[in-house]
Amino acid sequence: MSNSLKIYGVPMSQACRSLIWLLLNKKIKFELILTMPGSKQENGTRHPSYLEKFPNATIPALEDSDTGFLLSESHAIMCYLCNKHEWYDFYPKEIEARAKVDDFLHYHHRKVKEASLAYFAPKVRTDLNLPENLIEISRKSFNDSLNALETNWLNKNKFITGDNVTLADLAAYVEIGQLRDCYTNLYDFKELPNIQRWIEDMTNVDGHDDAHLVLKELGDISVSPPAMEDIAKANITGFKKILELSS
Ligand SMILES: N[C@@H](CCC(=O)N[C@@H](CS)C(=O)NCC(=O)O)C(=O)O
Repeated sequence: MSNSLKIYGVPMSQACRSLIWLLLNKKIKFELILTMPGSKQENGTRHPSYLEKFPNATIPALEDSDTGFLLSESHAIMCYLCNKHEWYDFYPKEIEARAKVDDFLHYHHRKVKEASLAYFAPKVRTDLNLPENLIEISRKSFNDSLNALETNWLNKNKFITGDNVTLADLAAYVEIGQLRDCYTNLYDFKELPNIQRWIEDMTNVDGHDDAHLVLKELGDISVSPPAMEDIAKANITGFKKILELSS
């Protein structure tokens, strides 16, 4: 049976993982439609039929097949779903608390998100041929954000904006957590005790293990980039688990 909530993406994508984690946490039914970033094939983000719906050409994207509503950008999608379903634990109703979550979500894009360009993509998206100077700039931005988290946000609070997990934590964790030694092993967090504590706390947030199965399957890629078939295999394993839980 098909669900009216369709999510386009792959489990390997950071932005997809945060959204999938939210949906698994809330135990909501959805249909994950495997969509390959950068591909012009029929199941790709550059195929004309995808671009017609989602001109940004990115995953994740949402389609509500009952209403025809279309939306891209992981943060916009997560905020929309929280508003729609009144998930005020992840996206507080109180306007100042909500504004703090928004603050971090906007900050995220050129900072924490750079973890992917700095560390993950050079190993997993070799098709992008990222120039070395771009990787260096991304590393600096990401390290600045870790410093802000360590000395401020997570020094003052248990989670990023307060005592409870919010969308800010999901968005940040999918970037930071992917680098852990139990996954890709691409970053050493030993000098960052607040971030380490937060990583442990985030591991206990319901849905974490299932949303991250793809990375467990991929394993340590610190020594050499994974083969395309290993990336595909990990995505399929993660996808099957999500399918089982979401249908
Ligand atoms: N700001 C976007 C970023 C999403 C993003 O970067 N998605 C990547 C995959 S992880 C993508 O779709 N890339 C398209 C491409 O490589 O052409 C969001 O949060 O949704």
